[in-house]
Amino acid sequence: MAPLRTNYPLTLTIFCKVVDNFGDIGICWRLARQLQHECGVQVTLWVDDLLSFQRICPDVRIDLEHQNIHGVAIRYWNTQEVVCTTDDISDVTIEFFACDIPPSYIDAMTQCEPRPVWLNLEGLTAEDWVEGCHTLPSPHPRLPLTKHFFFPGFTDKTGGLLHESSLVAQRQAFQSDLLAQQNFLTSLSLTATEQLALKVSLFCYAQSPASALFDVWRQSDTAITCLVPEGVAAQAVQDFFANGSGESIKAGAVCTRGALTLRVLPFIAQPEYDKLLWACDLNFVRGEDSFVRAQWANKPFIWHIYPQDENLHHKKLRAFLQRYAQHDDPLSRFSLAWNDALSASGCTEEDWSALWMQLVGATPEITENTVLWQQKMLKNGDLATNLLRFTEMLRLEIQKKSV
Ligand code: TRH
Repeated sequence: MAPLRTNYPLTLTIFCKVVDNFGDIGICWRLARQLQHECGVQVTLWVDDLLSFQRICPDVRIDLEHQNIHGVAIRYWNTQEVVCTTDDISDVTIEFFACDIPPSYIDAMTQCEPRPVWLNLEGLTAEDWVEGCHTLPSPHPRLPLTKHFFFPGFTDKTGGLLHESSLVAQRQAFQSDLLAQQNFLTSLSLTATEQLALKVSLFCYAQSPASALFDVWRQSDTAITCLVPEGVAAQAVQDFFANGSGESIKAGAVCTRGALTLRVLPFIAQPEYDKLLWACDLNFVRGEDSFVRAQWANKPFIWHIYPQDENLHHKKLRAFLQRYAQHDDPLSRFSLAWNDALSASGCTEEDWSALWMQLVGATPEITENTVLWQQKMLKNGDLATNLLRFTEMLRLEIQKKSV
């Protein structure tokens, strides 16, 4: 898909508050880069947590208030009291996940003519209601400004998913180049034997039933290499290593028990994480961004959804599975069990063994489905392009009103 390019230097600002973990900055940084590189937009990204940013983008300096990375202007958003003037206001402002943008920035927006476009980029969910809320206006209660909601999603009545125009080609090139894959895995210190095994990447939240799965994998007929980023599933990893010292298991640590080799990886830069998803046979992903990247990887994946109060996330998980999988198929059952949503009493060791065997048995169909799913998702267009198109429409409306 050819990227949409603006024929004038559109300026755009993204505000990102890191609520927790890496998804907030992961999504904002991916969007910022794509808008800058593919669409020719001048992007400024305000972020309140440079340390988390640095984990996914090692070029980030945590001691700088202003920096430029890969063409994107980065500003450290360390206080709400920051003084902004009309010079700071871009043609388009995006607040991610309804974060509270600085009052002085909002005041300065009201002084701009024509008024800038203001969007609230929301979180991803497969629930039906999203279609009714996507692009809805929300007039400011006091000021002459209107914010619009923009929802990512899985249908053509939503903003679609983040997807760079060269992603398919890059993935295909990597997956058809065995040497590139071998070099990549070797760079992560995997031995030849580990590379030949069934490779599973594991990125999940602390409450995942990883220990139960490790037990099943130990007894597997085929060798399994599980690659887990440092600090992820920490208790299950400690238990597997039988590490009684209480000290956390560091990147580079490796332990084999039965058929399972568990290797702890360092946190790697975002583009490298994509390669990891492309190189593994099965990916466990979580949150929003890794979940979307797994959908572009052409490999089976299991999603650990971000937990919410009153098990709201189970509803969201089911909504996704309804679109993505067949009712009660091995993928759905495994995914529900992984998120503690399969049965009220949880799963026994035998259950996990059966769930795993069924999942493995269904791998050919699941893999086939990943391809069909991608084709379907690509038809919705990508989030950055859809967002720019919507922005252009709003700008035209604003211009018409101001003449
Ligand atoms: O880290 P996450 O759990 O993030 C989020 C946040 O918790 C957020 O508040 C919540 O709203 C959202 O989930 C649903 O999971 P996610 O979204 O997958 O983000 C992880 C990012 O980290 C993603 O951009 C990929 C990146 N990453 C790397 O760059 N290197 C790595 O080694 C790994 C494991 C991930």
